[in-house]
Amino acid sequence: MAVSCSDRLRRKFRAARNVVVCTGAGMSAESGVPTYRGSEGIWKKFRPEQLASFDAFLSSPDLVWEWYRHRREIISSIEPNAGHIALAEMERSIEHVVIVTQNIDNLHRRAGSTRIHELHGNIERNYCIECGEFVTAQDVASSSAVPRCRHCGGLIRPDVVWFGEQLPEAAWTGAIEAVSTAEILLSVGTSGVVYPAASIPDIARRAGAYTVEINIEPTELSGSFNEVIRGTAGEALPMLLQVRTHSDQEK
Ligand code: BV8
Ligand code: ZN
Repeated sequence: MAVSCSDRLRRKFRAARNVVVCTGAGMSAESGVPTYRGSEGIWKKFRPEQLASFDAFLSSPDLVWEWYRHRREIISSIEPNAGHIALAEMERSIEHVVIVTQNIDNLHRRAGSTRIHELHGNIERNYCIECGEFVTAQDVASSSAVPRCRHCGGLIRPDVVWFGEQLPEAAWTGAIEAVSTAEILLSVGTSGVVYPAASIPDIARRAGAYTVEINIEPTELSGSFNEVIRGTAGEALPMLLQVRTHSDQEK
């Protein structure tokens, strides 16, 4: 069944100048990246605190490194999907499209989006926990055991935000600034369980944005959105792009 939206959203989306799109793991599911909590979710094999925390990294660096190396391998073999591409396309016809993503897979950038706030970091970047020296994914791709810094011998970690760690200041303030002027907020493919990222749609609604959840199933936050579109990112976002570009042709 083709995915659709309300006439109200159609009208709003045609006229909007500031749109913020919050994305979670469901955004990349159609590219082949396993989500965290789906049936095949990576967390299924491990509990989050077992792997995505600094303590876990210090106590079992090779296990945590191997998990990220495995995920980097998956990500390097896949492409952005129709949803990522539609979001990048939207930048051509909507003045201000800002992506606020919890994803660490770099797919929005690869699809061509230019205004992206990565709340939880990026798996392509790594740094030494002692001296902070950054190394690229290529520099460390081969090592299956946790790599050591060539300057000081410290452990190299992925530049992602682990549980109990603060979000990058610039990404968080950038996201909050973007939602303060957003006319529409789309929340795409997130279960809304991880904070403070999950608080963004509510902040946007209180600032006056029309908020829309795009998801294949209900979430803990569904009741707090102005509208829910039941469908995949790869179907709903091209549909919304069509609503926008179709109207531009009518002008
Ligand atoms: C923080 C990077 C301040 C790493 C991630 C106790 C102590 C300390 C903190 C806490 C605590 N209790 C609670 C907290 C806060 C904690 C938190 O929220 N915990 C949760 C579990 C309750 N948050 C933090 O720790 C954050 N930092 O609070 O700092 C602080 C500091 C010290 C002390 C106190 C506070 C940092 C959180 C960041 C964690 N890092 N990722 C890595 O990826 O390896 S989290 C990771 O999981 C993701 O980044 C993302 O955020 C989250 C996954 O969620 P989703 O993206 O939503 O994915 P999920 O699989 O859950 O859902 C997919 C959805 O898509 C589903 O709804 C599905 O239906 C849908 N879907 C599937 N296919 C499709 C689809 N939708 C559309 N189309 C499809 N095709
Ligand atoms: Zn170092």
